[in-house]
Amino acid sequence: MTQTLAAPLAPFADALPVPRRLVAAEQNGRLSVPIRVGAHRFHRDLPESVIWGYDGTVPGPTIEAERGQPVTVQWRNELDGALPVVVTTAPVAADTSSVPVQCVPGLSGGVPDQNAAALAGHTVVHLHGGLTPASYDGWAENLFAPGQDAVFHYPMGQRAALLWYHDHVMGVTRFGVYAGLAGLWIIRDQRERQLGLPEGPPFEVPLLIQDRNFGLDDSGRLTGQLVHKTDPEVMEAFPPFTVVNGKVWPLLEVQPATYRFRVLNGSNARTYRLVLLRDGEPELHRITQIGTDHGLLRTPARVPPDGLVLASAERADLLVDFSGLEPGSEFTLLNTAAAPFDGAPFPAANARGAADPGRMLPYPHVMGFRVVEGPATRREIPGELATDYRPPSPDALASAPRRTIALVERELEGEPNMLTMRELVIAGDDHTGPVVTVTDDEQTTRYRAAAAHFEDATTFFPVLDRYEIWQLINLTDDTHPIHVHLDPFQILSRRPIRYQIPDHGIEDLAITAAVTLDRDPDDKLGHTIDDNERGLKDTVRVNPNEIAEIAVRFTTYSGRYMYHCHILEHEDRDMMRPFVTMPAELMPFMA
Ligand SMILES: [Cu+2]
Repeated sequence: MTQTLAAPLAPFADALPVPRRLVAAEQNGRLSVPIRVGAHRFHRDLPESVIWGYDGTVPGPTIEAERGQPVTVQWRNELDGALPVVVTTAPVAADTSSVPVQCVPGLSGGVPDQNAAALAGHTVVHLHGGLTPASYDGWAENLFAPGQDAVFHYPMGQRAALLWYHDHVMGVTRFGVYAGLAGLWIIRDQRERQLGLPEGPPFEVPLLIQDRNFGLDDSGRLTGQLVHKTDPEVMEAFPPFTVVNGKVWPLLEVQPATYRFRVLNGSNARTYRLVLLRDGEPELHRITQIGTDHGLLRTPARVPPDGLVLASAERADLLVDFSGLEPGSEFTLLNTAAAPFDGAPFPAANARGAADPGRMLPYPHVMGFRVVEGPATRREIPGELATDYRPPSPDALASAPRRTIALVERELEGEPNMLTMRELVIAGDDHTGPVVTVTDDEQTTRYRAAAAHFEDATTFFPVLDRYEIWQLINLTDDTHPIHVHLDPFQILSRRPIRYQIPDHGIEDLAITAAVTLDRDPDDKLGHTIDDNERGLKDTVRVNPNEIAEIAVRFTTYSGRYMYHCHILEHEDRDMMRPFVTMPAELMPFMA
């Protein structure tokens, strides 16, 4: 199914909006942000949409903070009325002309979900990437209702980075974020200033990329009604319209200069692989990546030859060189990643043919750039960026506790499969129940499941200031972006696996699987760590047929935190678990 769909909205018609800046230092570090119903126009030719937004806007204001200068935010829940999103599951996955229902606007015969329609605005705010005390981290069950406030203290004792704040309500994060509850948060520090990087407008531009769908009226015209639509086969929403800073397929006029783009994928589920095209040909050489989730890399990196992959919640700090270009030169940023994303390659040279409605990529456009008159200013890119971190030493890792997590897909009767996790522990010799075996060369390790659901007892108690190795075993067909709250981590390895799961091998808790560290002959993935992933990350893509290992060290705050898949539809349906960071001195007293 490769027919192309006529875009019902003109691309590159709206100017790229830049969210309002809220500079904490200008308000003595004390901010008050209302969470409100608002009216927002996603495209020049769309009617206004009702949204939920921080400050009533989509995206919320970009909060700018300084390293070492704490910020207190009074989050004021002033939401009023029902969720402004129609949530539905269409009765069939494709319409009569075989177009997947996810690629088209409207409800596709789906009935509005009454439970979602009854959601009335309980919220909780999480600062993603924040080194934040547990009380202010936005635990998914600590909600505040309309009319209530939450005053959160953010110490900002962390390096410069692009963070984001968003809704994190247990079970319904996918609807709150989709309704508009997301905004950027930039931390700045002296190291970045020493490097002379662009700071603020016009040359530093945040790009928050999301996807949205809208309703249709009786005459088939697009309404502004936000629609979260899934289908009987796909439990994630992959809406057709890419939105950057709140506009569908916007255009940015640029001077012939070096721009710094702070890019975040804030979509519920969609992974993007971004390619910059000029006259239909990729010009990825114009892009240099200098930072990732938790800020600067040690050295600048090229984006991978296929394009810059960003799964939900991943960030990239990019310098893009438009210098030396004639006014009128035009570029498009395209997405070549079909959905659901499975890591499969797609050559950048083929990007202009990336449209693939059959795989839920009806419109690859992300945004456009047009060069206008201006002084040509090209910045030299320093060869050394961050100096404050290194890969963990073999010594530090030799004694590191290892934790094992399987990412699994559980088949359910009469509803889409459920993507969940199983925390695994080594099975004792006397264990006779189901096991996961992991065979690496001659050695086989047997694991049993210790926890599956969010509410199961906590099994992870990391000790502060010690490295741990978390090994994530993907036993599903999709890439999962796994996010750990609190401190950042480094990716140690990705290794190919083969595995077998018997019928009914994945039950409510128990799991039976045989995993071998070996490449499947049909496996097309590289299972490599890209240069732009060799930084401090808080979200790691775990691809199909792969074990990814990360080294994480929690440093500062003790308490109860969460880790989860950042595909919000997965997180909401149990792909989320707690962990509790502990000071070493308390461990002898833990029963
Ligand atoms: Cu997932």
